Amino acid sequence: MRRTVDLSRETKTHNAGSCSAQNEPLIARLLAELEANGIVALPNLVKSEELASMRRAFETRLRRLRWNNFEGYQKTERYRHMVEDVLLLDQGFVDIAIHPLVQKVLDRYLGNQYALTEAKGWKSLPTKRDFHGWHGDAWYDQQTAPDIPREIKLAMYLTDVSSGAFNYIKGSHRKQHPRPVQNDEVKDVDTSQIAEMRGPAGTAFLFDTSGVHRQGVPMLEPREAIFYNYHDPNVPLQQEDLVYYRYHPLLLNSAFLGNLSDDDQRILGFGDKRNFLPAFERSSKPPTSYAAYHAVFDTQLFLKDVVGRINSRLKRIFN
Ligand SMILES: O=C(O)CCC(=O)C(=O)O
Repeated sequence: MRRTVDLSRETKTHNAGSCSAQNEPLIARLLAELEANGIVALPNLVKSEELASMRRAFETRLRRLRWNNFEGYQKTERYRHMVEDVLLLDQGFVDIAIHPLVQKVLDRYLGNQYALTEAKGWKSLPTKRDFHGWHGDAWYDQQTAPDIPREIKLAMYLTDVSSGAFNYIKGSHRKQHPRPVQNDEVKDVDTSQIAEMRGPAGTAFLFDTSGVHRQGVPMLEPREAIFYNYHDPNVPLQQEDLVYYRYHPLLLNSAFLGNLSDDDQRILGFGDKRNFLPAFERSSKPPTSYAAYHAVFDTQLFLKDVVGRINSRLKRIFN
């Protein structure tokens, strides 16, 4: 049985004080579990119609690979179709990012200087391969970091997940700088220590990304999930993420930005240029297949143009 809690944005906007008072025991319980285990399941964050709308919008991006003026997914590996910048897609994606319950837990776990620094999702394709194995998420400059800066991800499934669920080793957070972890290193971990987050569409959880986690294997059916990343934008980033411009300021849709509090705006990074890289251009080059597609497409446009001109000349001659 899933727990539900009435903490909609309307409730927050019109009745913020009583909302926090009523839910204090829930917030305290979620925080205690997050502190102890590094991961905590959340009550329902969205109603079923909002979830359906989010899923519809997400799936429009999954229809094809992004190309020219066609929106779509990005693909840089075999078993995942990546949907970047999901806050553009539907109101629900913004609402959960700044959901009052999420904010209250994060305020206490991360302090009140954090921002949402990435909001993306992906469809994982069925496979028996362990292609996304155990790891902690490396994101900050480990040479200069005085300690392990805190980072939390909010995850939510858009499809029912009974295989290939997110796995997390409870209590493994804040022990070491995040890095890839070999299967051998975790072979003695008791299964009771592994949180396997199976659940219906809408299942949401928070986890400390320094803890050891992975996408479960095998993945027997396609899985759609979103992962939001919250940390303090003041923390210097690792070089790899600067080169890729991973934590670019959020791309937002003005239609979804009504009725925001100062905290909501801070979390969404309004006016925050700290991690903006002017005139950024990725240094890597597109693959050779890109040049081939481009040439074929240019030829198609050229032929379309020639045929159009011949047709209008013929019309002029015969009319
Ligand atoms: O897709 C998954 O279940 C794993 C996600 C993950 O490892 C991550 O977000 O760092």
